[in-house]
Amino acid sequence: MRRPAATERWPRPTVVGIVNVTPDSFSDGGAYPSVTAAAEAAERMLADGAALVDVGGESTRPGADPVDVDEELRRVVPVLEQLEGRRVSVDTSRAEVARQALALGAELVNDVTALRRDPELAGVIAGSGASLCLMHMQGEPRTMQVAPRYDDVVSDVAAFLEERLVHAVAAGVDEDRICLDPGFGFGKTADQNLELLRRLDEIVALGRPVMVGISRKSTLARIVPGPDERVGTDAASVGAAVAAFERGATLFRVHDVRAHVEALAVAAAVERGRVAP
Ligand code: HH2
Repeated sequence: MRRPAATERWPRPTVVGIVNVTPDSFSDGGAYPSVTAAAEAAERMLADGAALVDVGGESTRPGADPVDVDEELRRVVPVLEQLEGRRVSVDTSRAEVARQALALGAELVNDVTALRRDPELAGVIAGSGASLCLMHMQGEPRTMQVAPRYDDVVSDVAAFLEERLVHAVAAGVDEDRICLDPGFGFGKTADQNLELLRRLDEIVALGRPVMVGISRKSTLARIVPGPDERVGTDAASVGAAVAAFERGATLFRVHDVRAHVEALAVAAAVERGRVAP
Protein backbone atom coordinates (compact mmCIF):
# COMPACT_ATOMS: atom_id res chain seq x y z
CA MET A 1 0.00 0.00 0.00
CA ARG A 2 1.16 3.54 -0.71
CA ARG A 3 2.41 5.22 2.46
CA PRO A 4 2.46 9.00 2.90
CA ALA A 5 5.87 10.47 3.55
CA ALA A 6 6.23 11.76 7.09
CA THR A 7 6.88 15.47 6.90
CA GLU A 8 8.65 17.60 9.44
CA ARG A 9 5.44 19.52 9.95
CA TRP A 10 3.35 16.44 10.68
CA PRO A 11 5.28 13.32 11.52
CA ARG A 12 3.22 10.10 11.45
CA PRO A 13 1.54 9.81 13.92
CA THR A 14 0.74 13.35 15.08
CA VAL A 15 -1.75 13.42 17.95
CA VAL A 16 -3.97 16.50 18.28
CA GLY A 17 -5.77 16.99 21.61
CA ILE A 18 -9.36 18.28 21.57
CA VAL A 19 -10.24 21.29 23.72
CA ASN A 20 -13.90 22.15 23.16
CA VAL A 21 -14.84 25.39 24.89
CA THR A 22 -18.50 24.90 24.12
CA PRO A 23 -21.43 24.19 26.43
CA ASP A 24 -22.86 21.54 24.09
CA SER A 25 -20.15 19.40 22.44
CA PHE A 26 -21.21 15.80 22.02
CA SER A 27 -18.77 14.13 24.38
CA ASP A 28 -17.05 16.80 26.43
CA GLY A 29 -19.51 19.70 26.27
CA GLY A 30 -19.23 22.00 29.25
CA ALA A 31 -16.20 20.05 30.48
CA TYR A 32 -14.32 23.19 31.45
CA PRO A 33 -15.85 25.50 34.03
CA SER A 34 -13.35 28.28 33.32
CA VAL A 35 -10.78 29.56 30.86
CA THR A 36 -8.02 28.44 33.21
CA ALA A 37 -9.48 24.92 33.42
CA ALA A 38 -9.56 24.67 29.63
CA ALA A 39 -5.99 25.96 29.31
CA GLU A 40 -4.80 23.54 32.01
CA ALA A 41 -6.45 20.63 30.21
CA ALA A 42 -4.65 21.71 27.03
CA GLU A 43 -1.33 21.85 28.88
CA ARG A 44 -1.92 18.33 30.20
CA MET A 45 -2.60 17.07 26.68
CA LEU A 46 0.64 18.63 25.44
CA ALA A 47 2.54 17.08 28.37
CA ASP A 48 0.94 13.73 27.51
CA GLY A 49 2.40 13.87 24.02
CA ALA A 50 -0.06 15.81 21.88
CA ALA A 51 1.80 17.67 19.14
CA LEU A 52 -0.84 20.38 19.27
CA VAL A 53 -4.20 21.15 20.83
CA ASP A 54 -7.29 22.04 18.78
CA VAL A 55 -9.34 24.75 20.46
CA GLY A 56 -12.93 25.16 19.28
CA GLY A 57 -15.79 27.40 20.34
CA GLU A 58 -18.66 26.15 18.20
CA SER A 59 -20.10 22.67 18.54
CA THR A 60 -20.60 20.74 15.31
CA ARG A 61 -22.35 17.76 16.88
CA PRO A 62 -25.40 16.50 14.99
CA GLY A 63 -28.32 18.84 15.64
CA ALA A 64 -26.15 21.74 16.89
CA ASP A 65 -27.16 25.30 16.02
CA PRO A 66 -24.46 27.75 14.90
CA VAL A 67 -23.23 30.37 17.40
CA ASP A 68 -22.62 33.98 16.40
CA VAL A 69 -19.11 35.16 15.77
CA ASP A 70 -18.90 37.33 18.90
CA GLU A 71 -19.82 34.40 21.10
CA GLU A 72 -17.30 32.16 19.33
CA LEU A 73 -14.59 34.80 19.90
CA ARG A 74 -15.61 35.19 23.56
CA ARG A 75 -15.14 31.46 24.06
CA VAL A 76 -11.93 30.89 22.12
CA VAL A 77 -9.76 34.02 22.44
CA PRO A 78 -9.19 33.95 26.24
CA VAL A 79 -8.10 30.30 26.05
CA LEU A 80 -5.73 31.04 23.17
CA GLU A 81 -4.33 33.99 25.14
CA GLN A 82 -3.47 31.65 28.01
CA LEU A 83 -1.90 29.18 25.58
CA GLU A 84 0.34 31.69 23.80
CA GLY A 85 3.67 30.06 23.01
CA ARG A 86 2.09 26.56 22.86
CA ARG A 87 1.35 24.64 19.67
CA VAL A 88 -2.28 25.31 18.96
CA SER A 89 -4.83 24.71 16.23
CA VAL A 90 -8.15 26.54 16.02
CA ASP A 91 -11.34 24.70 15.08
CA THR A 92 -13.24 27.38 13.22
CA SER A 93 -14.79 28.13 9.86
CA ARG A 94 -14.81 31.90 10.35
CA ALA A 95 -12.21 34.34 9.02
CA GLU A 96 -12.39 36.69 12.01
CA VAL A 97 -11.87 33.90 14.54
CA ALA A 98 -9.00 32.52 12.47
CA ARG A 99 -7.44 35.99 12.14
CA GLN A 100 -7.39 36.53 15.90
CA ALA A 101 -6.26 32.95 16.59
CA LEU A 102 -3.36 33.23 14.13
CA ALA A 103 -2.34 36.55 15.71
CA LEU A 104 -2.18 34.66 19.02
CA GLY A 105 0.09 32.01 17.50
CA ALA A 106 -2.25 29.27 16.24
CA GLU A 107 -0.48 27.30 13.51
CA LEU A 108 -3.40 25.37 11.99
CA VAL A 109 -6.94 26.31 11.04
CA ASN A 110 -9.22 23.30 11.24
CA ASP A 111 -12.22 24.14 9.06
CA VAL A 112 -15.01 21.54 9.13
CA THR A 113 -16.66 23.34 6.20
CA ALA A 114 -13.57 23.11 3.98
CA LEU A 115 -13.68 26.83 3.10
CA ARG A 116 -17.38 26.76 2.15
CA ARG A 117 -18.76 28.89 4.98
CA ASP A 118 -16.69 32.07 4.96
CA PRO A 119 -15.32 33.35 1.65
CA GLU A 120 -12.67 35.38 3.49
CA LEU A 121 -11.12 32.51 5.40
CA ALA A 122 -8.76 31.33 2.63
CA GLY A 123 -7.27 34.82 2.34
CA VAL A 124 -6.57 34.99 6.08
CA ILE A 125 -4.72 31.67 5.95
CA ALA A 126 -2.97 32.31 2.63
CA GLY A 127 -0.91 35.21 3.82
CA SER A 128 -0.10 33.82 7.24
CA GLY A 129 2.10 30.77 6.85
CA ALA A 130 -0.45 28.77 8.85
CA SER A 131 -1.72 25.34 7.88
CA LEU A 132 -5.26 24.31 6.98
CA CYS A 133 -7.34 21.19 7.51
CA LEU A 134 -10.10 20.67 4.94
CA MET A 135 -12.85 18.36 6.21
CA HIS A 136 -15.72 16.67 4.39
CA MET A 137 -19.26 17.24 5.65
CA GLN A 138 -22.50 16.45 3.85
CA GLY A 139 -25.16 19.02 4.73
CA GLU A 140 -24.82 21.09 7.92
CA PRO A 141 -24.64 20.05 11.57
CA ARG A 142 -28.30 20.85 12.30
CA THR A 143 -29.60 18.34 9.75
CA MET A 144 -26.64 16.29 8.49
CA GLN A 145 -27.65 12.98 10.10
CA VAL A 146 -31.22 13.03 8.76
CA ALA A 147 -30.65 11.04 5.57
CA PRO A 148 -27.04 10.95 4.39
CA ARG A 149 -26.79 9.73 0.78
CA TYR A 150 -23.84 8.81 -1.42
CA ASP A 151 -23.27 6.90 -4.66
CA ASP A 152 -20.14 5.50 -3.06
CA VAL A 153 -19.20 7.17 0.20
CA VAL A 154 -15.42 6.81 -0.24
CA SER A 155 -15.25 8.01 -3.86
CA ASP A 156 -17.68 10.84 -3.13
CA VAL A 157 -15.65 12.03 -0.12
CA ALA A 158 -12.38 11.70 -2.07
CA ALA A 159 -13.79 13.72 -4.99
CA PHE A 160 -15.02 16.41 -2.62
CA LEU A 161 -11.66 16.69 -0.82
CA GLU A 162 -9.79 16.82 -4.12
CA GLU A 163 -12.03 19.65 -5.33
CA ARG A 164 -11.60 21.58 -2.05
CA LEU A 165 -7.84 21.09 -2.18
CA VAL A 166 -7.74 22.61 -5.68
CA HIS A 167 -9.96 25.46 -4.46
CA ALA A 168 -7.74 26.17 -1.43
CA VAL A 169 -4.56 26.18 -3.50
CA ALA A 170 -6.18 28.45 -6.11
CA ALA A 171 -7.11 30.79 -3.24
CA GLY A 172 -3.45 31.05 -2.27
CA VAL A 173 -3.03 28.47 0.50
CA ASP A 174 0.27 26.64 0.26
CA GLU A 175 -0.48 23.03 -0.75
CA ASP A 176 2.31 21.79 1.53
CA ARG A 177 0.38 23.13 4.48
CA ILE A 178 -2.94 21.43 3.79
CA CYS A 179 -4.24 18.23 5.35
CA LEU A 180 -7.47 16.43 4.50
CA ASP A 181 -10.09 14.85 6.75
CA PRO A 182 -12.96 12.55 5.67
CA GLY A 183 -15.14 13.94 8.49
CA PHE A 184 -16.30 10.88 10.40
CA GLY A 185 -19.86 11.42 11.60
CA PHE A 186 -20.50 14.49 9.47
CA GLY A 187 -23.48 13.40 7.38
CA LYS A 188 -22.63 9.70 7.46
CA THR A 189 -24.30 6.61 8.88
CA ALA A 190 -22.32 4.29 11.15
CA ASP A 191 -21.79 1.86 8.26
CA GLN A 192 -20.67 4.69 5.96
CA ASN A 193 -18.13 5.76 8.62
CA LEU A 194 -16.81 2.20 8.82
CA GLU A 195 -16.57 1.92 5.03
CA LEU A 196 -14.62 5.21 5.00
CA LEU A 197 -12.26 3.90 7.66
CA ARG A 198 -11.88 0.51 5.94
CA ARG A 199 -10.89 2.22 2.67
CA LEU A 200 -9.04 5.20 4.18
CA ASP A 201 -6.06 4.43 1.90
CA GLU A 202 -8.17 5.85 -0.96
CA ILE A 203 -8.24 9.21 0.84
CA VAL A 204 -4.53 8.93 1.67
CA ALA A 205 -3.92 8.36 -2.06
CA LEU A 206 -4.96 11.97 -2.71
CA GLY A 207 -1.41 12.77 -1.65
CA ARG A 208 -1.91 15.00 1.37
CA PRO A 209 -1.61 14.00 5.05
CA VAL A 210 -4.94 12.72 6.37
CA MET A 211 -6.45 13.70 9.72
CA VAL A 212 -9.00 11.46 11.41
CA GLY A 213 -11.45 12.57 14.07
CA ILE A 214 -13.29 9.47 15.23
CA SER A 215 -12.50 9.73 18.95
CA ARG A 216 -15.59 8.92 21.06
CA LYS A 217 -17.93 9.20 18.07
CA SER A 218 -21.25 7.40 18.20
CA THR A 219 -20.33 4.88 15.48
CA LEU A 220 -17.94 3.38 18.04
CA ALA A 221 -20.72 3.24 20.64
CA ARG A 222 -22.81 1.23 18.14
CA ILE A 223 -20.05 -1.40 18.09
CA VAL A 224 -19.08 -1.24 21.78
CA PRO A 225 -21.94 0.16 23.84
CA GLY A 226 -20.77 2.34 26.72
CA PRO A 227 -22.60 4.21 29.45
CA ASP A 228 -23.87 6.80 26.93
CA GLU A 229 -25.24 5.46 23.64
CA ARG A 230 -23.99 8.55 21.73
CA VAL A 231 -20.41 8.41 23.02
CA GLY A 232 -17.80 5.79 22.11
CA THR A 233 -15.36 4.64 24.79
CA ASP A 234 -11.71 5.65 24.83
CA ALA A 235 -10.57 2.05 24.22
CA ALA A 236 -12.85 1.88 21.16
CA SER A 237 -11.42 5.21 19.99
CA VAL A 238 -7.86 3.90 20.26
CA GLY A 239 -8.83 0.80 18.23
CA ALA A 240 -10.24 2.99 15.47
CA ALA A 241 -7.14 5.23 15.50
CA VAL A 242 -4.80 2.26 15.09
CA ALA A 243 -6.93 0.98 12.19
CA ALA A 244 -6.67 4.44 10.61
CA PHE A 245 -2.91 4.54 11.15
CA GLU A 246 -2.50 1.20 9.42
CA ARG A 247 -4.31 2.65 6.41
CA GLY A 248 -1.99 5.65 6.27
CA ALA A 249 -3.55 8.37 8.45
CA THR A 250 -1.13 10.98 9.80
CA LEU A 251 -3.02 13.20 12.27
CA PHE A 252 -5.35 11.98 15.01
CA ARG A 253 -7.79 14.40 16.68
CA VAL A 254 -8.50 12.78 20.05
CA HIS A 255 -9.82 13.30 23.56
CA ASP A 256 -7.68 10.78 25.52
CA VAL A 257 -4.24 11.88 24.38
CA ARG A 258 -2.02 9.59 26.49
CA ALA A 259 -3.75 6.37 25.40
CA HIS A 260 -3.55 7.35 21.72
CA VAL A 261 0.10 8.41 21.95
CA GLU A 262 1.06 5.06 23.47
CA ALA A 263 -1.01 2.90 21.11
CA LEU A 264 0.10 4.79 18.01
CA ALA A 265 3.76 4.63 19.09
CA VAL A 266 3.44 0.85 19.06
CA ALA A 267 1.58 0.82 15.72
CA ALA A 268 4.36 2.98 14.22
CA ALA A 269 7.09 0.72 15.62
CA VAL A 270 5.34 -2.33 14.13
CA GLU A 271 5.15 -0.57 10.75
CA ARG A 272 8.91 0.19 10.94
CA GLY A 273 9.79 -3.25 12.29
CA ARG A 274 12.14 -1.76 14.85
CA VAL A 275 12.04 0.12 18.13
CA ALA A 276 13.91 3.27 17.14
CA PRO A 277 12.26 5.81 14.83
N1 HH2 B 1 -15.03 16.44 14.60
C1 HH2 B 1 -15.58 17.34 15.41
C2 HH2 B 1 -15.15 18.67 15.41
N2 HH2 B 1 -14.13 19.06 14.61
N3 HH2 B 1 -12.49 18.55 13.00
C3 HH2 B 1 -11.92 17.66 12.18
N4 HH2 B 1 -10.91 18.03 11.39
N5 HH2 B 1 -12.33 16.35 12.14
C4 HH2 B 1 -13.35 15.89 12.91
O1 HH2 B 1 -13.72 14.70 12.80
C5 HH2 B 1 -14.00 16.82 13.79
C6 HH2 B 1 -13.53 18.16 13.80
C7 HH2 B 1 -16.70 16.93 16.30
O2 HH2 B 1 -16.22 16.38 17.47
P1 HH2 B 1 -16.00 17.21 18.81
O3 HH2 B 1 -15.09 18.36 18.64
O4 HH2 B 1 -15.52 16.25 19.85
O5 HH2 B 1 -17.44 17.70 19.19
P2 HH2 B 1 -18.21 19.09 18.88
O6 HH2 B 1 -18.18 19.39 17.45
O7 HH2 B 1 -19.61 18.81 19.38
O8 HH2 B 1 -17.54 20.17 19.65
